[in-house]
Amino acid sequence: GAVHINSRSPEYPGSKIKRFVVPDKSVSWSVPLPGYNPPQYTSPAVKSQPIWADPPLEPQPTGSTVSLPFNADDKERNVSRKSFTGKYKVVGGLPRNPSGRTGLTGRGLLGRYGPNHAADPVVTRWERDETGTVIKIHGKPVLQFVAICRNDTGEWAIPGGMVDAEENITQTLKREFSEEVLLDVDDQKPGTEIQTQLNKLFNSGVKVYEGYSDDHRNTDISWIETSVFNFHDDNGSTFDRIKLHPGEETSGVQWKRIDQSINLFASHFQFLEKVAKMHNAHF
Ligand code: RP5
Ligand code: MG
Ligand code: MG
Repeated sequence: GAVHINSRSPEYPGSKIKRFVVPDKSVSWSVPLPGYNPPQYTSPAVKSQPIWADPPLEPQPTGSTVSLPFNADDKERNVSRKSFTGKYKVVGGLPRNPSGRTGLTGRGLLGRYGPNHAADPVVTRWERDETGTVIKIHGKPVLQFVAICRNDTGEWAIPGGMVDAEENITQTLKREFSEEVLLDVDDQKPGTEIQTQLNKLFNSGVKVYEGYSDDHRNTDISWIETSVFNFHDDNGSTFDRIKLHPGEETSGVQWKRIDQSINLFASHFQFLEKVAKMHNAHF
């Protein structure tokens, strides 16, 4: 695939730290980059050791016994340290970003060394006109997805989030969607029925992607990987009487048309392109 871009964003988010500039041709670790000396940054939030963050590994004080089971399931902390991209290298005790150099070391805003697992629920329906007829462009039906506006970057995005310790992907997909998108009933239809329909929808997920996420928070030793699932409301009956509202940590929510022109957070554009292809929809 193409080299990561957001993972080399000039200024690290939430800081004034400038990344070491890595040219496209020098992203791969297999290409020597003499003089590569990325700044180190771990955010104060991560340093304060919240439950979602690892204990510090660097700098290694002599006699330190902290070690993490890289490339394996961490039974002690109930998180997976396996990568969807295969076995990643551990150099000098620290994992190496499988997509190459980012121009920054330290964990930045990410809690885990190595992969930080996330999940992205893509909830879709067909776009319809006032009469309920599915809109077509160049003969292909048009899809919409539930998009949220992120507080951190102001960009539109899939309502995804990090997999909590002890959580499986299915739980994360549902929890993140319900935290970031609040639903309320538009008419007399009883809420329990909507809950039933929603549960049914969330049981019908189709895997779209699992792997690296080109996120602006990635560093040389910490990166985000995501599992993307599509939940498709084919006849529109689950959502036709539901209003969407932004959750507490979200500044907007709306049904957005899926096409070439959407500008989205991290790797989300690529994920929606895959979803459109899966449904043989307009893109
Ligand atoms: C992206 O960051 C993933 O695709 C996912 O959407 C998101 C998870 O981070 P938070 O939403 O928890 O900030 O790389
Ligand atoms: Mg969230
Ligand atoms: Mg989120």
